[in-house]
Amino acid sequence: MATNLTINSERLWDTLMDTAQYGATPKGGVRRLTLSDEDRMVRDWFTKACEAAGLTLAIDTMGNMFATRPGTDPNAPPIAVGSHLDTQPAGGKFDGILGVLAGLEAIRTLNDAGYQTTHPITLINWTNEEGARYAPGMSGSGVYSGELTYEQMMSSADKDGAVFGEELERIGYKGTEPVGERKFAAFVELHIEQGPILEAEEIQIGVVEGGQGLYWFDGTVAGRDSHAGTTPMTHRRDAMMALAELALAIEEIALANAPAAVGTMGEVAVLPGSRNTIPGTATFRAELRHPDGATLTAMAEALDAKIAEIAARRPVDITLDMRWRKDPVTFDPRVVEAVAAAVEKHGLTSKRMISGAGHDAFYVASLCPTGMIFIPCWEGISHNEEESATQVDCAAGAQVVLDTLVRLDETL
Ligand code: HGY
Ligand code: MN
Ligand code: MN
Repeated sequence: MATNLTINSERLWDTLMDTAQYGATPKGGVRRLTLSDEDRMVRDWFTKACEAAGLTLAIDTMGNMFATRPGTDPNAPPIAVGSHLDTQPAGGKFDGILGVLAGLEAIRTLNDAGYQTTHPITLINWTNEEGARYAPGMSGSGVYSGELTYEQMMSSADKDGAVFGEELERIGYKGTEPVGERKFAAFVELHIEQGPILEAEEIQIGVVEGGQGLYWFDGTVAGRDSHAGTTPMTHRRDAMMALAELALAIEEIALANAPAAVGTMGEVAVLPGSRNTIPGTATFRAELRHPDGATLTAMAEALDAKIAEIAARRPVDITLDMRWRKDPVTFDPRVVEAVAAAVEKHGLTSKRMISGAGHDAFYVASLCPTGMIFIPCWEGISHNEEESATQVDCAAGAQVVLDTLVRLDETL
């Protein structure tokens, strides 16, 4: 790689700390749910930053934001870089936004140096990666890739009944560009690992070769409300106790497919919600993940069998709706090797790995050569207000992003 372009570590860190104000929580985390006012505020910040960097901004009908720096060849498909600006309900300062701000920092460095790439460079903010408010996750990139349906997303409602399409309009980020129309030569996404491997092994960069598959499902347990004091144990239709068995079954299925499998039940609601009323209704949202597609299917089938067994033994009805399935992905060797070359150029320690977390790159990978770069995060914690990463690691990740973009510009 012919360049000695060096990103500005301080400037990158300042943008990370500055944008953490949008949705800042008392515990030092960030709550910036997709299509919320906080999401609007960070999108407004992002719009101004892109304009200040001389980028041309376009927004598609899913609210995905594309900010493009021209290349010397206007006909060359852009090389894309980015991630997401939304967060979990109790999220951190780095999940998603690091990938967007590292791309901005790379572009700012190219601007400072007056360095002209052949391909245009497009910086992206993908809508609703987290899926916490509107399932499924990764829906901006998922609709863009054609795997998720636009109409289904637009009409989906959150727990308060707020409809996705109306919220997108309300915050002023429903664009006019037909989603999926824009094509790219490649896509690169920097992200914190959100797991413990890099930090535990004291490795600076994860060269990500792919990602595991995931399976989201929603369910309801229907029993009968009745008096907690007078109803004999043999006459109860206790939805909560059936749900408790089901939650443990998810854990058992993951442990039975150790070490790679994972599973949890992240959301539950029990009605009518009174200590002295046996709950007649329980609703839940849960997930299973595995790097192998066939094993993920077998885990889902094991869950179905367990549900049938619980419902046969307990006087409750259990329904399960599969909300989302994303199969495991493998990233393009051309991008993976460009990342590896950038790591080598800077003498950074690295490890090849697959991603346990889902990312927008998983969907984009079906459309163009795609790859990811990881940096460590403190104790591997993420989706937690204590999520943190160091300035040095963020800068190393952004430097690898920049050199990967330059290398792809030279080689694609
Ligand atoms: O859930 C995920 O894997 C992603 O971090 N939103
Ligand atoms: Mn993320
Ligand atoms: Mn996340």
